[in-house]
Amino acid sequence: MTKYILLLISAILFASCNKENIVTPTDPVSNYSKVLTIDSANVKIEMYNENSSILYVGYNEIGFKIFSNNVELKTGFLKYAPIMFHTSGPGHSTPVQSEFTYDNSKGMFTGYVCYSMLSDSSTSFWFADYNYNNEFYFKRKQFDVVLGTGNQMRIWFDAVNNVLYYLTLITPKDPKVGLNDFKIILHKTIDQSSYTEVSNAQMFIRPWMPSHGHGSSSNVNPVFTSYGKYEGKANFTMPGQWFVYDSIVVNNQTISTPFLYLVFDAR
Ligand SMILES: [Cu+2]
Repeated sequence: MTKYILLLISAILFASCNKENIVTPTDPVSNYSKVLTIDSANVKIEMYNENSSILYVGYNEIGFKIFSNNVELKTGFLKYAPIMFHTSGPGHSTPVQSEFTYDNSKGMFTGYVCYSMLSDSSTSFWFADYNYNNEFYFKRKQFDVVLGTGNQMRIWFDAVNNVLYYLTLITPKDPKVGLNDFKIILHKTIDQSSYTEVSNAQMFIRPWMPSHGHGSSSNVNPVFTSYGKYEGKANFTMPGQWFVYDSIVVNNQTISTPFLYLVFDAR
């Protein structure tokens, strides 16, 4: 009897522990969810997003599975080219990894995309072109992007160099009181159709709590890792709203404005 009760208690504990991160049992890749499927003739592409079955404005860690005649393909590359059309004006693209390659540990072609805008049903529409290995092409397939909580993107114009910069937050999307991993990705574009990862920037962050008029110590300036990404640490020493100012220097020139900051609600 005691044995049975212990078993029951452990079962309940186990169930409640798992409640927070529900994993869809049919999902082949643990923390990725299927967003959409495109198929025609014998070719099929499935798109996945990390921790979500929808795509958000801002940073998305995505993946693709590719099938030909129901055989999964794992070699070569996938190029994903999103383009947004508005009812007026020319179309524009958005920062995206230039090539997705197969990641054995995730069982997908993986990479990132940063959507700069949300779609709606009347004025703004997202489409994407897909190119697998220059062998299969899908053109102008429509999809949706919605606003998510915690995602942030800043876009500003550098008049000196005639360049648009895009700074996108990767983490924290759910900031905690204390030291947070602070990851961002930086792009530039001159035509809003192709975007380049900026990999030679120096960044100097300064967290600031506007309601109390103080900052924090023990922060770590983000340094370049790969694919235009920078990693550091931001210390939110109290609960509440924090700004993180980011001063960005490229080739000895400050490219950010004094008002460039991201907003966090630390809990
Ligand atoms: Cu747009």
